Order: sequence, then structure tokens, then C-alpha cells
Amino acid sequence: MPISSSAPQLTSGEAMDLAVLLGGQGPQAGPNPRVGCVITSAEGHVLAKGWHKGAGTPHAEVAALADAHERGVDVTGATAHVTLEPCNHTGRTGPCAQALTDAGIGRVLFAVTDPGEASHGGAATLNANGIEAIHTPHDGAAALIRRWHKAMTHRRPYVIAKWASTLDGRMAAADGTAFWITGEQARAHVHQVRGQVDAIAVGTATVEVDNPSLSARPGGDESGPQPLRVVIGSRPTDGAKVWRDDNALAIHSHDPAAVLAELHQREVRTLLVEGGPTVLSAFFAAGLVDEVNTYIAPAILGDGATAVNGLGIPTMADTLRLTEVTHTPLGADILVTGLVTEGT
Ligand code: AOF
Ligand code: ZN
Repeated sequence: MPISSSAPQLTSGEAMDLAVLLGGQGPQAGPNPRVGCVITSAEGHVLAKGWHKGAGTPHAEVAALADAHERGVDVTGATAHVTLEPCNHTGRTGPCAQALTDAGIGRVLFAVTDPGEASHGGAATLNANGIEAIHTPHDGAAALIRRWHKAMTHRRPYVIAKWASTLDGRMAAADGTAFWITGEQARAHVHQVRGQVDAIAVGTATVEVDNPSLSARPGGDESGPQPLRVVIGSRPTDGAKVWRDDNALAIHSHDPAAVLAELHQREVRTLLVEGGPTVLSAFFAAGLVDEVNTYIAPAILGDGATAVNGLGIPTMADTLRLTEVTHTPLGADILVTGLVTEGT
């Protein structure tokens, strides 16, 4: 099919921007990264586009090649702009480095090197096949898979610690009641976040006291991908709501590193740790929190459990400070997020 002269002509940076936008349409949760691919002619005309829709579905490059094929577009000698280095392995699907080679692609620009133990090395394979594969770093492409990338390089899930507290840092009242510290908007936001992670962990005490369902209810009802429900600790919690179906897992260990090792085995890439204070504190003490999401309500309790305790920080100079901080008003409450960079 001839390319119309009115087709937009993109610089390689613009083609990668477009690949990032496409990749962003993929699911945030799941074992695989979000990846986009744009194939252009030597002049920068877009020939084909594709993105990865989740584990088990075609990778971005294969989706773009299928797009070209369906529309009868010849990609011989064309340039593929991919947000992640093409994979080099047969996992749930075949190796993209080979698919690009077989399709006659002339050049590959990729933004992030694949950290996967089995999947990395696609650039070397392409080069060996006589196809120039160039690493062209791109901030948007790195941001697209920031959590997944950290999980893969650290061989453990990316950990987000989440809690709701009063202005004086209390997660619950003295009698243990914790419903509801924050208002409706903040609670709705939590459900959005739950839909973007692979698993949610709480301790047995939280299951006993709150009997949470730990589902993602972004529109009020359970919908979209549901996280694996993980209960940490050894106390029995039979009959609790978390056990309503088999998308749940008990881990009889109090060691956060052991919990994460087990979840990594299960291809959990992002974990939301929702409490209570014992579990949250254990993850902080172990240096195994990557990100904090705190919903702060304009309320004061004066008594009751605080979210994080006993970190052994003796003086102000040693305060655990967050970076890349965001503040989002949610009704009367405020969401504060930030990254924990220490020890990473
Ligand atoms: C790519 N393009 O679009 C994606 C890649 O089990 P599989 O076959 O789906 O392989 C998963 C691994 O492949 C994943 O961990 C990551 O290293 C890479 N993902 N690679 O070339 C893509 N999604
Ligand atoms: Zn691939």
C-alpha cells in the first residue's frame, strides 16, 4: 500500500514518544511490562503501531508487525522504535528479536535495556543478524515501566506502603476501630490503586480486626483486574472475607524478604502493603519499601496505633525522607506520595 504523502513524518524522538503513548494503553498490573512499538520508514512516516496488552498476548513488536501485515504495508528495511529492548527468549510468546529479523526490519531503536534473566540480549541477537540495534534512552519510556524495572532488577516485587491516618499519624482509634478515617474520595482512590497492583498484603491482625475484602472496587463494585490477596503471619484467619475465593495466599512468615521472595516466584511485580502497623513497620525496618502512599485526614485522635513504629531512628538527621513527592487533595483529605530511595 503506498504511503500517502500527507502521512506525518516523525523524528526518532517523536516516534519513541508515540511508542510510549501506545505502551501506556497496556495494563499496569500483571507480570509483563508495558511496551509500545512504532515502525517508521527511513523518512519517518509511520508504517505500523503496536503495544503489549498483557502476559500471554503478543509483544509490542509482534503486534506492530501484525498491524503492518493486516494493512498490507511492507516493512522491509524500516526502523522499529521500541520502548523496551526486544526480547530474546521464548516465554509465553516467541522472541521479538527473531520476529523483527524475519520481517526484514532494517534498524531497531530501543529505549530501555531488558533486565529479564531469560529475555535479555535481543540487541546482541539483532546485531548478530546484521540489524543495527541502538540503545536510545528516553525518560518517558523509563517512567512507563519504572516499577516493573525495579522489581526485575531487584528480583522482588516493587513495594508500595499504603495507609490512611489522622493528622497526628494514627491509623486506628484506641479501641482498634479504623473505619473510616478518610472520606469517600480518598477511599475511591485506594480502589483505583488496588486495580493497578498485582497483590495486596495485610497482616493477620488486620484480617481479624477489620475483616477487609481487599478487592479493587474503582466504580463502587468489584471490577477490572483483581489483586492477589496476601495474608502475612501465622494466626488462623479461617472464614475471613479474604478467603472467599482462591485468589488469596497465606504466607506463614514475618520476614518481609521471605514474603517478597515467595511473591516474586509467583510473578508478582507490584505489591501494595496495606497494614497494619506491625507489617508496615517490618517492611520499613527491612528497607523493603519503595514508595509510600499516605491518605491524611484533617482529624485528630490523640491515642491509637501509629502507622510506622520502632524504626530505630534516633535523631532528625536520620529521618527517612521521601523524594519525588506529590500532594493530591481528595475531598477534605490529602494524598501524599513519595519514593523511598535509601538503601536501594
Ligand atoms: C518485548 N516486547 O512487548 C514485552 C516484552 O512470557 P512472555 O513471552 O510474555 O515474555 C515476557 C518477558 O518479555 C518480560 O518479562 C519482558 O522481559 C519481556 N517483555 N518484551 O520485546 C514486549 N512485553
Ligand atoms: Zn518480545
